[in-house]
Amino acid sequence: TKESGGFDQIDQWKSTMFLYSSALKSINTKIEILNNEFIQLYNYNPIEHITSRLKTPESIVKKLKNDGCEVTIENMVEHLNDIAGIRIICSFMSDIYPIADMIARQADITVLHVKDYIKYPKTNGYKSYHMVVTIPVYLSEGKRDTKVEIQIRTIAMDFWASLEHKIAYKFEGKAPDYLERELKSCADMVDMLDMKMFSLNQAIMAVEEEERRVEEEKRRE
Ligand code: 0O2
Repeated sequence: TKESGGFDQIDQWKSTMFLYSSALKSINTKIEILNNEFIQLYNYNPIEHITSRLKTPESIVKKLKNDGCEVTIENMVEHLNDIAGIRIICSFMSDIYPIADMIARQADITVLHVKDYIKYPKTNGYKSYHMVVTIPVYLSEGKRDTKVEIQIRTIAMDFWASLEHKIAYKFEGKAPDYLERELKSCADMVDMLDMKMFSLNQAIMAVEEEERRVEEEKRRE
């Protein structure tokens, strides 16, 4: 009957979303472990913080319709890459690629594709490194490879992206010219800030390295 068809779909929706939320848990733990290992080995914390989210049903339907797809669970699994999304925020630009490499090297993670908006920023000024990966989720009846979109960017880039997202949402993607110009100029400032913070950090690290070298020499004498 039509009703039981509806229930089947609800079950299918629930088990699909369960897979995505399990994949998020699993990738969160993985990244946390890698970050902790880094702290232990090098006394350095490459990741400032991590956030994750499941795309809302409204947003899933909107994206499918925009892409001209019929709204079905099969289409959503096949066409949407960011139902499960995780955002890794780091302090310095120099952390982005090592974090991305560290993730890509994990034996159980497969990188499906990458969009490098760090090397090739969007015309609006958006910068972020995106990877779509699959990670296995182990269920009682076997393993299910599940897609997760990972975004990696600095605190400054994230600050910019949140405001831009808010403005784009508010004006449904058609913000007045003056706001777009202002945003672009903020993106240039973000670039400059990231570069300055990076070189300041390099200077601090050089001093620390020198202190370590002197200590080591003293110990040898
Ligand atoms: P929301 O509300 O964050 O979920 P693809 O995934 O390759 O099929 P898509 O979706 O265009 O195609 O991929 P892309 O370019 O990697 O963008 C995915 C996500 O990146 C977006 O998800 C945003 O979160 C973020 N993003 C991309 N471009 C911009 C931008 O110009 N400004 C901001 N603030 N964020 C951006 P959603 O579903 O669009 O939005």
